[in-house]
Amino acid sequence: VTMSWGYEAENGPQTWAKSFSIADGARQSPINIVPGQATHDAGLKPLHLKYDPATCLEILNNGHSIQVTFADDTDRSTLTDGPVSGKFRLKQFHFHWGASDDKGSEHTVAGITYPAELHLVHWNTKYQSFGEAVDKPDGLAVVGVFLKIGGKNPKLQKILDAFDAIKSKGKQTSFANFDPSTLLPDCLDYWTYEGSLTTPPLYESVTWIVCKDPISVSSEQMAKFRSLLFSAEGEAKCCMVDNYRPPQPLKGRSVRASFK
Ligand code: B30
Ligand code: ZN
Repeated sequence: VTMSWGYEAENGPQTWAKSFSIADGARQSPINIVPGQATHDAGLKPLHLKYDPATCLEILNNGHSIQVTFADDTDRSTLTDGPVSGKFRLKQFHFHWGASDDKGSEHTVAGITYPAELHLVHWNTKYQSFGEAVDKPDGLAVVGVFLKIGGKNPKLQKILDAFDAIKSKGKQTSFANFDPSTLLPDCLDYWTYEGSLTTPPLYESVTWIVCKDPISVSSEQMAKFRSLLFSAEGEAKCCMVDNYRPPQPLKGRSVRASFK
């Protein structure tokens, strides 16, 4: 059998360029955001996220993260404004996290790593489908939200409680009526830059919108993320941890801030 990509030494981020040459491309993600080097852009609009909980469908262990999937056949859950023009539909959200609280986010801020990062993935409705948008330069808009250790976050609990049913790769279960806007920080100030998917196929199709303010998660809640498995049922158990790509070269790109 051929080896697929992952986060182990044998198939991890340092090996992806062998199969996905764009790994060394001009607009790869994530990046280290240096706040002092971001330019405030007064023309950046506030982000509008309008989510309908009825579009939430299921939660899935895809073998590299846990993902909550949304019905995207109509404009019921959308992202507009912010740095983008047009309308983007929510397809899924997922998380990246570490084996311990001192690592796990993909983006870093002034070199500081958070224990986890939430990604809300939206596609540009100028295209016919997510599949058509995924490799276009203006195809996707992903909102990144950092998780920092603090008080227990009750908004995460419904997700965490579903983990028992999706411990191994390939497992999924229904996940109805969840409102992802409950996961957002109160303030939607953001940094934005042109980047890529952070996992293979690493397409350079993402307008990144990274929220300045983190949401909180308790150490006990982070432990629950780490109880998930990369492995499928019947395989040697392999804990789903450190499923993040480290920061990539900026290569002359500009990072803009919506705030002063
Ligand atoms: S991220 O937000 O940059 N981490 C994809 C979407 C967002 C990001 C990374 C990847 C994506 O859509 N990848 C292709 C689709 N995947 C299925 C999936 O949604 O989860 C196919 C696959 O890899 O085999 Cu994983
Ligand atoms: Zn992601």
